[in-house]
Amino acid sequence: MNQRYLTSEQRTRFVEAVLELKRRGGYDKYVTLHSKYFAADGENGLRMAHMAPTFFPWHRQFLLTFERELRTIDARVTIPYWDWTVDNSASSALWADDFMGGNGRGSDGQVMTGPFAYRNGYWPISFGVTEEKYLTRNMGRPDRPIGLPSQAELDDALAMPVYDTSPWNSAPSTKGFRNRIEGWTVSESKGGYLHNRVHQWVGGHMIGAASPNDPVFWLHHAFIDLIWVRWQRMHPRSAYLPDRPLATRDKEHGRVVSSQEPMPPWGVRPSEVMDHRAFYVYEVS
Ligand code: CU1
Ligand code: CU1
Repeated sequence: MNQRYLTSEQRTRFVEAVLELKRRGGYDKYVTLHSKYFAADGENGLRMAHMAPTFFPWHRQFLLTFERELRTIDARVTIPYWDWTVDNSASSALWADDFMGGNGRGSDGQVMTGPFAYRNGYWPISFGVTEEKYLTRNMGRPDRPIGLPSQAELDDALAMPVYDTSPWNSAPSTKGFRNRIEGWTVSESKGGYLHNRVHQWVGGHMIGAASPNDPVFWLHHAFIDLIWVRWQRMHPRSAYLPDRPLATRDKEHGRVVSSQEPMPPWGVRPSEVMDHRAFYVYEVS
């Protein structure tokens, strides 16, 4: 459900479940798992979480696994989503002290408020790209300012009828919906497109392979998941692509998963998570 409609009790329950998972030592495996599947175009082997058609189904399964574990702690908890076209500033209630906490401070980017501020003692970073033990943010990237994506930009992307196209990666020429949402079709200096720009806008730990260190990762990706649902409703005749394994002569052979091939580490096929209604509903969508 949209985080802006959570009651204060629901906000607290979500935060408490996340903190309890961290306390039990169960949280950081999601950070390392995400890092492990962060392979990019320039590297070898399967591309799973990013720069690939599995961007949507892989993250769906990732969120589902995380949510199921949270629910073993508190069965009333689900991952809320952050509609950044509406809650698009650092003063949104999303960043309040009882929820995600605020921006990083100017000197070192350290988040100083809320449950995930290092100084409050519950949220040490144990696996990061950098050495800091504290969560960092740098909202809006003041040195080269960027804004969160607008509703119009999102609508443009949702109007694209084709799920993904060859070469199935981050090439800027692609016409597919997946790449447009993921955001490689605009240069990083501009913050990238929708999904990537949100990571860049939050800044700090949200940039890069260890981004689940910032719990707002889950709320961002829950909205990405809902965007996929909306797109499916708008284009009922468009399916996940590629729908069959790529030919051996294809340059992307062995790097991209088609709808019937298993996605590591779970072995779940994109086709099996295509319809979210098997797993959950969106209360306001
Ligand atoms: Cu990701
Ligand atoms: Cu992401």
